[in-house]
Amino acid sequence: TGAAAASPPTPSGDVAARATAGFRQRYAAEPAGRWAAPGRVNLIGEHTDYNDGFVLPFALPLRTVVAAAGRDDERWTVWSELDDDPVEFGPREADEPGAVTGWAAYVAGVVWALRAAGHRVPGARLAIASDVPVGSGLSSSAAIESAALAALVELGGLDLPAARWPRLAQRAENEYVGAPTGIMDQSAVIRGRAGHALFLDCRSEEVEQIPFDLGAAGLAMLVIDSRAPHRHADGEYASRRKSCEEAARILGVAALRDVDAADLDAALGRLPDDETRRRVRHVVTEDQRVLDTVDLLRAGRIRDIGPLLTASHASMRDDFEITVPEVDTAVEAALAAGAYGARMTGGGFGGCVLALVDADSADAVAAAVTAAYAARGFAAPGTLTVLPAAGATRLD
Ligand code: GAF
Repeated sequence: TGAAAASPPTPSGDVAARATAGFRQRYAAEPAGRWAAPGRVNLIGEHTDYNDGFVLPFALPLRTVVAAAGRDDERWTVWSELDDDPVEFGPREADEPGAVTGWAAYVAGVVWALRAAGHRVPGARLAIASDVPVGSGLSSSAAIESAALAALVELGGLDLPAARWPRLAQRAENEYVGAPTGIMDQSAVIRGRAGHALFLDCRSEEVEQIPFDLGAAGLAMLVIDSRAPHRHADGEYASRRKSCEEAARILGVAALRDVDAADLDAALGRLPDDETRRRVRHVVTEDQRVLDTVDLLRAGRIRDIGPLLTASHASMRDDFEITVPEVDTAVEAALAAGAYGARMTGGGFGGCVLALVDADSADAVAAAVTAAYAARGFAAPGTLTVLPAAGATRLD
């Protein structure tokens, strides 16, 4: 169905061609290859990953492409179309978390994580182009990490099976960049498969590919970029994580994943304050909603997941308190316009909303959300429809 343009505006031209052109222009040479990694949305299971729980994300058709070639010395030069000048670093900066900043930190972080795991990382030149919008909560950072990781692993002939890439890319983000995120984004971006949602147990890292054929069911997934400015998102994320870890400690479990939904009331009764109780209720009920969603999808009942998506949103809004007026408005307007379900996706405090809609009503739902935004004086949202796409891969 007709989707309005992705947002924010991306440079024109095919993303892989832009990476190649950037490589040739910056380095006056041909790349040895091109590696792509997508952005992601999470269908359901929010703030459950760092609680050792369940998530159900899928990879997007929007991709980041890294054109790369090895070099003889142990240095890394990275150019991105977001900047004029390349960033160059060597082992000293790579071994000192935080020494490289900005978008290049995601590449330096991957070099760091590989070296920390004992791999001999080849020096390389990289050129990055991306259709994954930055700052919209679609994991543009995990896309850069994963595409750069794929490139470096192959250029160096490293012995590192793809199943181990997500944890490594997560370490880059946690320890080099300094963001205390879970394993979901990198897993979706690396292990996603076209036409499927990725059911991931974040404790065991076991995955099951769940068929998610929206087109065959006459459905579409509308992604609405709330365009809400991220307000204190980093500090709020860290504080939610801390509350969860503290609650697990009080309850005497390794992680909130170990609280059975059937025993939730008893667990809540042992917690000291209302805020902690609401945080725990979100995580425990959200894990259960992921399991229920997976059951419905296995039974081919895609439409029926709508109420679970909407319940997830209510839980994020009322219990976990990570939504903002723009995303609540988008969810309400989408539901009022006939969506089967709608929810914010990602870490919160802005980002994108998903709405499950009939394919032939996607444009009308998008228009209804846009009108609701205008009525509230919000900047116009971005809207596009997406299908689950493939994870990180070599292009050529
Ligand atoms: C962000 C984090 F990066 C993920 O690890 C996850 O915690 C998500 O927020 C919330 O579900 O995307």
